[in-house]
Amino acid sequence: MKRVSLTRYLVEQQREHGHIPPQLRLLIEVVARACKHIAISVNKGALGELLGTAHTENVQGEVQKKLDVISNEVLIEANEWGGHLAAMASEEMDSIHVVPNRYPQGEYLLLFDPLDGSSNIDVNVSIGTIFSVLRKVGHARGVSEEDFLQPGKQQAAAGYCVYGPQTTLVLTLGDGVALFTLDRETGSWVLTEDQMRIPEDTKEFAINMSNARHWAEPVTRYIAECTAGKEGPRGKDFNMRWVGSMVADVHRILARGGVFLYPWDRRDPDKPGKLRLMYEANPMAFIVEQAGGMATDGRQRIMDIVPTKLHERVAVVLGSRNEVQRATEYHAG
Ligand code: P6P
Repeated sequence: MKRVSLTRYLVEQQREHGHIPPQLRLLIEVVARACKHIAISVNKGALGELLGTAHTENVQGEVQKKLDVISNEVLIEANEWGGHLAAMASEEMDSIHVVPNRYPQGEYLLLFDPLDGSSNIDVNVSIGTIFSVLRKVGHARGVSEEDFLQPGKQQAAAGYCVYGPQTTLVLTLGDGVALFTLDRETGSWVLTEDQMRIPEDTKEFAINMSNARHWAEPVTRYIAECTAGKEGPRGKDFNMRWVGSMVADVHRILARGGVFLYPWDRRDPDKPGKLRLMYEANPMAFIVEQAGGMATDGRQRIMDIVPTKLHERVAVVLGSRNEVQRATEYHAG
């Protein structure tokens, strides 16, 4: 395969589909460059004195790791001067970060989880960055949190970077899903797959089984049928994987199929789920749908949900279409 860089891919996508204006192309390239910087910091591990906690808490009330804070700063600093963004939102910041007046404001809004799976940092398990791009609708001056509260189907782009055995970037701009692998010798993102597709069926499910006693009945039924295997109603054996980093579990599903569930459970009945809608579930739902998969909250399409709060949480069932369909039907039943 000829080596196609991220820039060439974006230029050729613009030529073919015409929906990547210069500001969006710049945004994607800047985010991809920021992910390279994060990869370098993550890769240093203990050598960079970057492991451990920052002794601060984020808006979720979670203790921040040093690399959570650093990754957030890298993305903010990389994106605020380019003139492509009006504002940014992050899992690590209570409120939105408006582009300072000393820089021009653009038409895009960038949301991200700068380092997802950070409980895995100190034990050398894959972690990643997840990002979502919205357009600032309306032409009123200034930008507010309300501008971010758009359903996931309005996304202009979405992607994630996995800091694992390889450093990979997965990206959708609404015309399929492309995979780039970081060439550490040249420092460039190289296109290694240009149309990722999720198989409609699978024998692999991903869920944190330690929560089983807290699940609602439809989830209990769905998982029990998977674990009943060949002798059970599904008539086939299933395998289970749970990395504890959404980016790693979703990437496996994109690469070979599977179904990922983080459902509502009784531990905190007022919380619809653990994962965040705006910068985890929505970007992953966009990517999964663009790869032929499906993503619901157990009842409705995730990308149809109209957000009411920036950091709201949502239940997530995503991956191989026929399995998500089945699990969602059990909830309807
Ligand atoms: P649990 C990481 O903290 C995260 O937000 C996702 O990346 C991951 O899928 C999930 O939480 C893991 O949650 O409850 O299994 O530790």
